[in-house]
Amino acid sequence: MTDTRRTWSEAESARYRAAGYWEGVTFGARLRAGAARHGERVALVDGDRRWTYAQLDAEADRVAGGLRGLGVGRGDRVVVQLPNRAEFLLVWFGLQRLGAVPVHAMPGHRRREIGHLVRVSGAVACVVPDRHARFDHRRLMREVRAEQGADGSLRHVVVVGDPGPDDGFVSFEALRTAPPLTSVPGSDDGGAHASDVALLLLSGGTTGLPKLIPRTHDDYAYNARACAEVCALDAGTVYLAVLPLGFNFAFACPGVLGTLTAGGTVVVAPDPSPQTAFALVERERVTLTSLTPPLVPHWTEEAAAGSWDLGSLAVVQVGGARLPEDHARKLGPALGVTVQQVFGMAEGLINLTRLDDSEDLICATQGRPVSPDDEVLVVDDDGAPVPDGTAGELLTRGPYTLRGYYRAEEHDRTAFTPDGFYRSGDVVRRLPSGHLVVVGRTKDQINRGGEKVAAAEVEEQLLTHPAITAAALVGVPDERWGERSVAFVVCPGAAPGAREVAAHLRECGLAGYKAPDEVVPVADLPLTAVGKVDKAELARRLPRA
Ligand code: OOB
Repeated sequence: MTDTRRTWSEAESARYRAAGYWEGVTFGARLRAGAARHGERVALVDGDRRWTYAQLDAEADRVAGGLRGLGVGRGDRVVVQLPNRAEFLLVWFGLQRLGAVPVHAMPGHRRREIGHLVRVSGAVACVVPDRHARFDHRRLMREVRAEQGADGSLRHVVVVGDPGPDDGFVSFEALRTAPPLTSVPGSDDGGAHASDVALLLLSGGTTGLPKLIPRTHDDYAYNARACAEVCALDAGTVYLAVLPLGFNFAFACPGVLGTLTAGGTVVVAPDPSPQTAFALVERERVTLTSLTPPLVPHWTEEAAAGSWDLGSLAVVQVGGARLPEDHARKLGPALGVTVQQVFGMAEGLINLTRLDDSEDLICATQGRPVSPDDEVLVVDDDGAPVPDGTAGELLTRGPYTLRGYYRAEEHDRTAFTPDGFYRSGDVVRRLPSGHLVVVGRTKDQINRGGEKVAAAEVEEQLLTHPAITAAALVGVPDERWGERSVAFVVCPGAAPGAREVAAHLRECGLAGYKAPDEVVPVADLPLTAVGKVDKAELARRLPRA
């Protein structure tokens, strides 16, 4: 199928290459080079299992050999829905070795999201765990496969763990014990080019269903390297992956890829609790980790109450949603670390506070862009730039920010300005230092502690409930999540409660985190002057907790 995605112009590409941002090296080739350079250093730790760089490289060959046996090759998309286990990375690098393209799904995604990802990406395979968090992903995949039908692109389901009896699902273990991929030309990366799409990330979304974000080898490697430089990563770095590996933040900001670029060690945490994490910090001498804001109070409390040795931990990044300033101020002293705020997006632009910024900048801003060539505009409703200090929408363009979503030309027309700036939907203030303060957003999305919920996607499903005739999902301030979701529903008869609505949305195949925290029946939905649902008015009607 032809790839009509919008991308950087020849002139811009040449400029990014000349500046040294785009190095022309694929991830498959990078892994090979890493094995040559850091061979015996430990690259990856999962519980008692460890892989050196050389072993990770050899493992990628094995996984690639098995996948190739299934017919997976260069350019093929494969949906990866795996929890924080080493297998996520073994599969990811196995795919890179073939020049195939992982599609990052979240562990919480269900029939609707996974089905959508498979359809839009035209994925030939999905890789899932047998069970995770008391949920059977094989059952999910049976439903997805049935829905896609014989005409769909989906050919294989690879299961980490027990593939079950007779669904034709392939065991990951069987795959990786197939004969390894031996040296043939292009064997580092299946002959992929650094300007090819290397992976597809999910956008938080504002419209019906999430968009896919194409990231090239060149741009994504630069994303990771630019962050790694700001964070001063080196071969002594031990990164603890607490947040889902599929999340751009944990994967490349600098996260997993930044750490591996620097020759450091990645440790995966099976859950984000401070107890699990602190035990790993002690045992593996972790130096860096990243969190979303809702975790911060728990980590702060446990550090104060427990008797953990967190001496190795130097930097804790926090991002994905707004971090309350007082939480930021407490976190550093409680853990004995430097806090770094991260304001990023899967679409590209990453802002980091610098390690040597003043405490005020670290605690009260969301950082500044990592690349000197990140272009940031803060504009008013008419698209005109506003002075520093004034709030406006953030538009951005640069060496690792997308120019178009994957197969979404219609959406691209409004998501970008004519000269290629991505409209982030975030309302920010820029300080003279270049630091940004996130003050709100224009996009119809709820940010529940870092998990993004597109209001339109949930509203559409709410309307499929027989009792509901109109619905609006609104984000309201929340102590714990930063924001929680409230569904205002119009019901001629008896209104369903939050539990019933959650069960209904689960029936619809929607991920659990998208269920509204509250359901509020209303007589009608107020409209704005232009006839849109007035969500600000709805939020005002809510009694303050
Ligand atoms: C990260 O990526 P996404 O794609 O899940 O979400 C991006 C959106 C931003 O446009 C903004 O609305 C919000 O999440 N956001 C923040 C924030 N960081 C992200 N809002 C306020 N303060 C922050 N620090 O969330 C993401 C990607 C890479 C690194 C970090 C976060």
